Amino acid sequence: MRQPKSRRPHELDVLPRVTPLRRLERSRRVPRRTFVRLVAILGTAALALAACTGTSTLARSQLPEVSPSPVQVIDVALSDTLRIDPATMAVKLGEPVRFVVKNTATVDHEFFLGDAAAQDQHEAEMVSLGGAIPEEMDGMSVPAGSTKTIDHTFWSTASVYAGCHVRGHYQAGMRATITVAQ
Ligand SMILES: [Cu+2]
Repeated sequence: MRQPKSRRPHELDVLPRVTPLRRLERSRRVPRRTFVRLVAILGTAALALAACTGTSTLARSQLPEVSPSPVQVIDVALSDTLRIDPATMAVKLGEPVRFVVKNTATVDHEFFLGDAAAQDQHEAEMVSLGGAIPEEMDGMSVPAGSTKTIDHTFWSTASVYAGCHVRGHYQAGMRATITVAQ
């Protein structure tokens, strides 16, 4: 029974400066630093994520929580002659509009709302990538012979267009102008 004796405190004092225990602490130090660094990195990432979420929440908070019932209903026809009828539509700022879009044609069409830049971007991407839709656009595809409805509220008085980006249709003039009045 001599083993317990060697564990007495006064005997620990005469051990070399770097005891096995201290060595253990040192070896632990590196991973701990790495861990702290990881936490810092993750923390930064979380902050960045929170910032992103915050931005989108801010943007969303400007829109109504629930889609309100439309104040105005506009009947739209998409034709075989690659036209959106009516070619001009007038809406009011901040008032929900319901577009009832009927595709009277024998080919599929689209009904996409967005400013000129968004229309151009969607047109380019429809051609090159096959269908990416800019975030600021709202719209839908309308298969031949079908009628689809979309509710939209315009929050800017800037010029907006409705466009169809089935290959060649927009260039052929398949667009309508929407004026937003206050
Ligand atoms: Cu079309």
